[in-house]
Amino acid sequence: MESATEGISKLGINGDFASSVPNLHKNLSLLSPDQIELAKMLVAMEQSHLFTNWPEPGVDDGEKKAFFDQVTRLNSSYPGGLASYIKTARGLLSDSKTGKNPFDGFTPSVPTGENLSYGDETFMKFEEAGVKEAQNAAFVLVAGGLGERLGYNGIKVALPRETTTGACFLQHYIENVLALQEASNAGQSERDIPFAIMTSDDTHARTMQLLESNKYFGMKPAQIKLLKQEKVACLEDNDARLALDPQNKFRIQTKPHGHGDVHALLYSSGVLEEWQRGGVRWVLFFQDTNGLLFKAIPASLGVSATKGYHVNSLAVPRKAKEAIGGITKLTHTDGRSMVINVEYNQLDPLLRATGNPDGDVNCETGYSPFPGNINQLIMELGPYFEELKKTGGAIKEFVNPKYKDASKTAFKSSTRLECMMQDYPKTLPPSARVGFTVMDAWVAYAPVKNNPEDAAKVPKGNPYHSATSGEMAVYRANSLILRRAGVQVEDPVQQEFNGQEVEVWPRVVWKPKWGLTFADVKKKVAGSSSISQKSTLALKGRNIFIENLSLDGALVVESGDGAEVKVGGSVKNKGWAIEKVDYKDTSVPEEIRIRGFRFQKTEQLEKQYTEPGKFELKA
Ligand code: UGB
Repeated sequence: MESATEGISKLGINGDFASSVPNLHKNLSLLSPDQIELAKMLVAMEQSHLFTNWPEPGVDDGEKKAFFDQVTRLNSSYPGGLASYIKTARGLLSDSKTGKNPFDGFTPSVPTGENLSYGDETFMKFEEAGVKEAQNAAFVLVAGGLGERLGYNGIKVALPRETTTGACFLQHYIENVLALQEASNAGQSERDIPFAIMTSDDTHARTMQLLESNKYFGMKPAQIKLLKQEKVACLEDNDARLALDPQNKFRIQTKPHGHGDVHALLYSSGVLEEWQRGGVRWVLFFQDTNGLLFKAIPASLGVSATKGYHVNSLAVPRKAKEAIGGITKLTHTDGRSMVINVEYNQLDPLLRATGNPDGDVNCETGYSPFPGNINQLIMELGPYFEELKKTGGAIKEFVNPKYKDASKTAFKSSTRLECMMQDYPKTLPPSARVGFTVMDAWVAYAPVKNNPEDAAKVPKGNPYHSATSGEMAVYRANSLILRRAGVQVEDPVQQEFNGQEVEVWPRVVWKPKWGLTFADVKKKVAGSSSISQKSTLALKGRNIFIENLSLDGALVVESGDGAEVKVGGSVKNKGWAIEKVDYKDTSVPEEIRIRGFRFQKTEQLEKQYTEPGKFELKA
């Protein structure tokens, strides 16, 4: 076996190296040849400071090896490796220091997209097309974020989407995918819709545990793939010197790289290739806490399929300064143009720099003229995969250092490169078919992102994006959909919870398989039915038909797939009252108190039909 010293000399390590990084050089015999290559790369990339405090061989050797294990991971999880990361960082840090505008040469304008109105004929046509197409779809949930703005201690996908049934976001998403799978495959042999979840060290174990302890919410375990994103190295100065962890001189400090990692992960894990071989045509990306999204999925997939979009972003009307990006047409002085998300913190400066002195403001409609990006992207797999073969999934990155002072020479704390999944189209050729679909926010977008304190401070008229508004939006959407289907649903009342004034509609919830599309809802509602404002209606089964029902109280109906239940008559009881809870009251579980309310379940009519057959519930 060759000695470490022989190995080192073969690797071309010379006297200069020894004198420039003596502490590393002394320890080289601890490292494998691959690690020595990485050490050489770090030195060549001017990262010798990482070894300044390395002790003599024999001291902390385990930590030194662990350092290189980390470097190996950081190197392999970044397209092009660490050298490429450092090189890109230098360029971006230099641009940031000189104040270079990332949109230099581009003029923003308002793009045109497909505007859909929930429930009309066009919408229903797109929904039908989308459901057909869903058997060729795969879903990707990005759930690696910690949700610092929300400040919740658990993972966000474990939060109840609404507390009438208590079903969490992940359960709701999985049940929707399963409902789509079944509807799409109707009458044919069933093709499983693949479902990937991007996690991170912050969320991986808890996501796995949530799935395992709930039997994957009914999905086949093999249908779900968890892809864990790695964090990226922090940078301590404008020369992109990597920052050591303040707690451990044998570790590089790391921070999240952003949701843009999802593209590289899908590519490098082989998942995309597997999906392509399996006949997948559409890849749908979505975020962790949007309880309305799946109401918009069938129609937007229908738009993609009908219009042949390579990339289709779902958007909603955006209030100026709302923390969602603006979909913008950018036209360059050289004639190029693209339709792309301009992130919420960049839209205002871009507008001001291009002849719009008021920046990000509402127009006469009361909304920003730029549709709001909700990061629901639909890609056509073929062109997407071809593009990733070229880029390895690398997405245009950005850096956002917080400088100590105007000289921009030092940072307040270390920074890192970041990337966003919606920036994927930035590298596409002009021939790519990039479009977007706008839907009303009441049906498509109600994320849970802000903690109660911050939510209470959002400018009046702007959405709260809190646990309170996220849940109330579910009831409003379902009530409005029932209204459109012909049910008389009483008007909401205004109430304040955790300092946020919201509309309180009847608490109407249903399982995805009850009403996946508007056509499904219409099929299940007949005659003349009414629901009072104080009511709760939970429909937990596929074939529950509402006919001439008058509801003033709480009604919960559960049925097995083989049961057909007709629900009618007059249901009147004390129901479930809403009780206020203060978000500071730690005697109440966190997932409840962040909403500012809970239900007092005084009286309800609750029926279960587990056996197959036809039943009638007539109160
Ligand atoms: N996420 C990851 O999976 N990994 C990460 O490293 C970071 C996040 P945020 P953000 O629709 O409301 C986005 O933090 O980034 C996941 C869009 O950029 O909730 O501030 C995370 O788990 C913006 O244009 O949002 O803003 C979550 O599921 C607009 O669309 C998702 O990424 C805005 O979302 C989003 O992370 C919005």
